[in-house]
Amino acid sequence: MGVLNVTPDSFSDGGRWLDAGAAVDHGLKMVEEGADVIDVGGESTRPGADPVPAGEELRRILPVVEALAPHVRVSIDTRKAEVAEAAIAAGATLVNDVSASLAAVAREAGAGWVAMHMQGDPRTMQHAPTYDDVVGEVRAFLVERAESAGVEEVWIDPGIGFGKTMEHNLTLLAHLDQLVATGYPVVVGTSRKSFLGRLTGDAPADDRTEASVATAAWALAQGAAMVRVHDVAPTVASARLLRS
Ligand code: HH2
Repeated sequence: MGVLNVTPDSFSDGGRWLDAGAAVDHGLKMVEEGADVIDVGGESTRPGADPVPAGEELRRILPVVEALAPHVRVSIDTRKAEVAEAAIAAGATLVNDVSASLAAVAREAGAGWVAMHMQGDPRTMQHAPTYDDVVGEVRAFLVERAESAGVEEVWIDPGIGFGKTMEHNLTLLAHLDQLVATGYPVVVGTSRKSFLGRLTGDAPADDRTEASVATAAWALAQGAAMVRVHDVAPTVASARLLRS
């Protein structure tokens, strides 16, 4: 799954694809590089991000979804039912839902649904994330959402970096097999995230490619079914190597 943020403020690619034409070109480039899904988002959910009004989110994503949908599976990365519905009408077939609250939209439209775990909301989630048993709690939350969703195609995602300390992220990655064992296909998004910067000598977001590819390969080797990444070409190369 290639990341395509049509936002001014995403932590890594913010501002790069605000122009719809540039966004579509980048999406098609990721398809050429081997992405099976392009994840279009119009609202940053980085720690501390302010919410974006639905009208603005729609203005950003709709032309991009429409242009890409004939070429590749498009997912819509949103927390708003209205945006998910409009994106599906424009050709998206997967709802990438970091709030894990849009099952009804996916169900009614016959779309797939990615349910992601997040503790709190983006504005405050990194203030003091707390768990007794991060793997058990994330797993129980996701299974409950998945079972009650009534959606045929459900994916689950531990939400790396969403209300999680570095230790929580690493614990979840170390125990991905427990999510895989639920039987739901698992999505993992580590790409360029800040914990990787901290683990690699405070590398800025653009210099986290190797760490991102390494963690994507780790996730795939543990049984993840999809990885959400900015750097598609090296991730696809490593995924192909793993399969050979
Ligand atoms: N991470 C981000 C956004 N959406 N969706 C899923 N399913 N899993 C993730 O880990 C995930 C996600 C955050 O990354 P990004 O889109 O690069 O940044 P921003 O939220 O600043 O736009």
